[in-house]
Amino acid sequence: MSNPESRAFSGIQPTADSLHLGNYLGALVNWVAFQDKFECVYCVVDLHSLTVGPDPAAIRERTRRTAAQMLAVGIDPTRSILFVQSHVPQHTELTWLLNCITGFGEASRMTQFKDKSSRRGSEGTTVGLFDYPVLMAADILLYDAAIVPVGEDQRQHLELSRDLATRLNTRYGEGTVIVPEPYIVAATAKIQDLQDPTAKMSKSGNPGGILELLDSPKVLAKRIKSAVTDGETEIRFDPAKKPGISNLLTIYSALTGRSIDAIVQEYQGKMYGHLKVDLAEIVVEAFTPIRERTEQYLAEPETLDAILAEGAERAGRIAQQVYGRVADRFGLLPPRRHTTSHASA
Ligand code: AQP
Repeated sequence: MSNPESRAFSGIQPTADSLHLGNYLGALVNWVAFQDKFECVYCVVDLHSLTVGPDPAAIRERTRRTAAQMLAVGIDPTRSILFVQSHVPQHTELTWLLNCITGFGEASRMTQFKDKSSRRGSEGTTVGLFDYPVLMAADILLYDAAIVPVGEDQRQHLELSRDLATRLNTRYGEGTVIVPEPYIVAATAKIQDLQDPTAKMSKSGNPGGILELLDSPKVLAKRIKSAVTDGETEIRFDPAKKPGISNLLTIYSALTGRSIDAIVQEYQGKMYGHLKVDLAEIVVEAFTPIRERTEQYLAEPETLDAILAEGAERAGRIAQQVYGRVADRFGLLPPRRHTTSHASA
């Protein structure tokens, strides 16, 4: 970790047994490619997932499953740092410092909080859920990350991270932290739910609308076959008028690397069913090796835990240094080792 100017950071929540196609195309594919260009730090953000109160046994299991899927898609722990957020305590320590410079009003404007809290009601909404974007800012700033590959849904949170970074540098001097840039690939920034193509595909969404990396080929084919389309028959890319078909074309294009125009040309005069059958084959071909590699990692929990332990050690070295720098600028007295004995005085 020698060059923070080229460091990338991103994280994913262990909120389900399997990651989905939106996580894959919106985030993971870029994370793998980034390894050729940047020093990458990738994290299973288990503390974030606590904001929605999961069952303790589920979170333990899902933390390992999420890490296994990250390795299975191609995150290489010899090149990148892969670790679990709660294993590096500076994430929560920096969050507190950032809480103290975040306006209540600016945190209240986060649309993801508004959406999730309106669904959960005030009794089911925690302070943790409100503070989620500040913890996310701490995750990023703690590694001096210059670039953050995420899906479109995280754009507003990234904006808050940038605002907080700029504020730190203004109040406490340039170089307190690095102001991060988002990296969002427009074409795959938002994969939509198959049953409600006006909503994003989400782990907490309708199970029938999600394509999970660990689904069997049969389930994947069934979900694509029953994807909601429209009353027309023409295969055309028009996200406003034909969100269902447009979402399927986006997925087809992203997984094959072919342009949407070329795909539309190929399917001229064909039925929606043809597109769905072919897309199911493409998805199964992409997901099967990922599922098989994930199963291999899960069959060896000790190897998996050793990878995560080494990742936490490497992450911790950077986090300690950056947190120390920020805490010092806030005026916190650095802890000193106790060396002299009071008893002899
Ligand atoms: N539908 C999506 N299209 C494109 N990118 C997506 N991402 C998530 N859904 C889509 C990106 O995946 C990364 C990890 O997301 P996360 O699990 O940390 O949080 P999330 O965005 O809240 O994902 P979910 O699936 O919607 O989880 P729940 O239901 O638990 O809230 C991020 O980079 C995200 O942009």
